[in-house]
Amino acid sequence: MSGRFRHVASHAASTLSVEAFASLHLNQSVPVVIKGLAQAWPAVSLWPKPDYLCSVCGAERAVLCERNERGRLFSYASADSSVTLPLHEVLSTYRAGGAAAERLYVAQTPIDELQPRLREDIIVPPYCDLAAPADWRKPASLLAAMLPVRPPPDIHVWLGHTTSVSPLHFDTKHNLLAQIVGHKRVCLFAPECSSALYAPHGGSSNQSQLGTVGLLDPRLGGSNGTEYARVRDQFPRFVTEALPNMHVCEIGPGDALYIPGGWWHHVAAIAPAPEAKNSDGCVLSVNFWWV
Ligand SMILES: O=C(O)CCC(=O)C(=O)O
Repeated sequence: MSGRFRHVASHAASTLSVEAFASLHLNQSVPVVIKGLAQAWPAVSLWPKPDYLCSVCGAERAVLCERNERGRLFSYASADSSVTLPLHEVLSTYRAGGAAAERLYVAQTPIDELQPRLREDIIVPPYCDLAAPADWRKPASLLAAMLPVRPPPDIHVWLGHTTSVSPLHFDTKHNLLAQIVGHKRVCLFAPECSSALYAPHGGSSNQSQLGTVGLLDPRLGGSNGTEYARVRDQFPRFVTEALPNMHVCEIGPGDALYIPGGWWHHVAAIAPAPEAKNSDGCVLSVNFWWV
């Protein structure tokens, strides 16, 4: 697949001022990897420790897990699509690996639901205080412009396995996805690509019918001939119009990715190299959504 996509711009956090972020990225809806933004957060050194999350949150803390054959689901419509488990059971399932670990994703859990004390381990980035210019096409930005004070960002924790995937979708708010444990590969498409991304119901949904395919996730075959032909036959506009405009990046512990509101993203954890330091099968991120 190399050569077919663009790399997301990348800046060291120390060289990306709040003003530069506003003018080059937030105001222009341009994604950026901010290397090392979260490097000094206590979370980056504490959360990989095997017993840390259980000691802070409580081993019996009930967590809602999305459950799916591959990647997460976006709705809890089917009785089998989610399960509530004690935290220690999720972590030991991840540690054991295999099919059971692949099926579970504690996705998008509000940090205060997991444990408010975890806020002490992170630092809300100053970029989240910025409001983007009001845009009549983005209702959230109009609402934000009318508010007398800036609301704090919504903070969520993503506790997954090294095989976890979030299928292709977009969110309307600005987003900083900060990586705490393990690595993720993110494929991004600008809102202009929407019609080639096969959103169901004539575009009224934020989810693409592509979900996750090999052209987004090398573990599903990458762009090998068979997978390429399958996707091209089923989603021809994706291959001809969207794929040449795909932006890709990898984020590791301490890095953050700014995803502008409306940008489509597919997020896949990356399995560590066999010789890499063991992180007990967990991949952890924290994200900030703001308007
Ligand atoms: O990390 C993930 O699996 C998905 C994150 C995501 O979709 C988001 O931050 O909007």
